[in-house]
Amino acid sequence: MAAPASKLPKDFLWGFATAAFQIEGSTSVDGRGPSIWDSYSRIPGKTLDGRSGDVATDSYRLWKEDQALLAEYGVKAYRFSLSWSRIIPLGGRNDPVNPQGIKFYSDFIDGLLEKGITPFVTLYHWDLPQALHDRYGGWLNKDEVVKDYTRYAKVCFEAFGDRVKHWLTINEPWCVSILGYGRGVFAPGRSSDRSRSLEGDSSTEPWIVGHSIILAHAHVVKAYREEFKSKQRGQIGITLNGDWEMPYDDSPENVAAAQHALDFAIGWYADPIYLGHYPPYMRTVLGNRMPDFTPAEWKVIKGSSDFYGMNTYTTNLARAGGDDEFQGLVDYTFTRPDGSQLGVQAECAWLQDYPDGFRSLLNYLWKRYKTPIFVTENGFAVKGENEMPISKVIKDTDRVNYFRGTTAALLKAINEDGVDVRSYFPWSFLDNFEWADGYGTRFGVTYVDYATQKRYPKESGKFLVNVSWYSPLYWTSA
Ligand code: PNW
Repeated sequence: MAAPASKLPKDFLWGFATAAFQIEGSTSVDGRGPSIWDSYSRIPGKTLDGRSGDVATDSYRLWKEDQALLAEYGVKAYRFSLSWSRIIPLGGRNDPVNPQGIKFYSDFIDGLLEKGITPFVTLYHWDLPQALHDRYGGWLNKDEVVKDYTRYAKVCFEAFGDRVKHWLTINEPWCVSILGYGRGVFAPGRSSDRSRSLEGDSSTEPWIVGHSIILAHAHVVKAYREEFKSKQRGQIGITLNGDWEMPYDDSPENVAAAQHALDFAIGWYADPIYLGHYPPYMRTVLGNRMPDFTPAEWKVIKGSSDFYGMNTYTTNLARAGGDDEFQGLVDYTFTRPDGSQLGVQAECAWLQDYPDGFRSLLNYLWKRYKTPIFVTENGFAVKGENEMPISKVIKDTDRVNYFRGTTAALLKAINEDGVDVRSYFPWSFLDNFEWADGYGTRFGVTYVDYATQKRYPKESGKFLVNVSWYSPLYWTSA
């Protein structure tokens, strides 16, 4: 008999991921308060197709059907986020908790557990209560937002922590700060670019927001560890976006550029949280625009994540130069020196399929941060999918190839490279509200017909279901 080709830890979690604002809709029912994404997505011109998140995939109403489909797929786990303003409509630490919000997620969690699906819960996936933005500037106001976010998280631990054992504090802080307060393309849309926003300062605000987020994350983990962990026995950590950065060529300046790009995209958050300091290169570029932490704050921050939450989609070829501070003064391209493309192009300009980069990134993170990795997002939007008839959409070959590549890379990273990877959550369970792209960019392994809200599994969904995640041959003996 041939030796097993590959192994996975037997408690490895695989399943699909979503986020509250991208799927729920029903934004003004059962006591939910508005979030910054409600307001932002309703401003004409802010989403590509002019559509808001008011309906999305209607999953607040259709959650039982959604869970039935998850069960049909046979997932082991499901990653979703809680809407802060459903739970505390005005958001603040002295504002009332909404019992209907608690009940919705409590029933939702029970429904998953009845089907044997492990809930993997994100506390914050970008939908800040609008009231907190209006009251004190939201993430710009460290002292207020840290307290309010910590109280919200504690309400969640109290209500759901008996059943939820996997928590993510904040989803992709780079996107929150840079896209929301620098480029101004995500809520709340602040930027120095006055054609986009009447308010904002792209040279300072993203770094202030990042600073608040790190502290907010760390305080929530501290509260969990001190007040809940001994009884609830769960794990908690942050999840960071970050793509692999490959030097454009072997020149020393481009090799350095790739590291500089990683410093700005990942190290900004990961170095403080896992290593206890900022990447020195960031300070070189930003000087005193980079807020520092007090010694007391550093103590709370260092070691404040039980694992590394990894969201990754692509690989960039990094070339020194350019004036984009948000990329660490590094130029990104997908075109190799010989003119060829790195991989198959997705609907979004920033995404090409390059599975070797996925394996390289896993190795880089494991060596640098030495902490178990939960892959919490990874996915592909097929170019032109929104214009295709359903019959063609569901044969999503480019997405199948993408997942064939990344799952193979994942198994190699675990088995050949010895990286400790504990989960894989493809993005996304459903086509959904793709933020500023509206509904035209589809990341789902399930097609959603927005006219009827009917769901149609795509080939990629079937492919992932058929990966032998739990075949005994794939288990380690440990
Ligand atoms: C992530 N970029 O966002 C988010 O966590 C999801 O909510 C989102 O739907 C998914 O990836 C697909 O986009 C990103 O510009 C948004 O590099 C933008 C970028 C990366 C990730």
